[in-house]
Amino acid sequence: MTQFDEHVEVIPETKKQVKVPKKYKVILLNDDYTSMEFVIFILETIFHKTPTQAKSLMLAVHNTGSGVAGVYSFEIAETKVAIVTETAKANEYPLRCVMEEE
Ligand code: TYC
Repeated sequence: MTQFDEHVEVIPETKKQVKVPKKYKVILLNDDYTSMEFVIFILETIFHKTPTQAKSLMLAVHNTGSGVAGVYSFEIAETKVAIVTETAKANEYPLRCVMEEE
């Protein structure tokens, strides 16, 4: 018996105690003004793509309208979206990036 025992919650055995954390897609959206070189730069530096992967993904976004740059936990995805948005703004590009539950 300790001083904490009366505050211990008993969780019914049937209740699931561990949840698989959700994952979030970080999606880049196409626009007519952001340069292709800038999108490649973003994909290499923020999403750790190789130059070949970055060019191919940038072209896929350019041709289809959107593309998944990466899949992360909620906090990491939120941070990537913020960094992309701020870096684009600082460089006067309208590049948009959103997150979506996987
Ligand atoms: N469409 C842009 C252009 O022709 C290039 C571009 C690609 C912009 C991907 C945004 O997420 C993007 N310069």
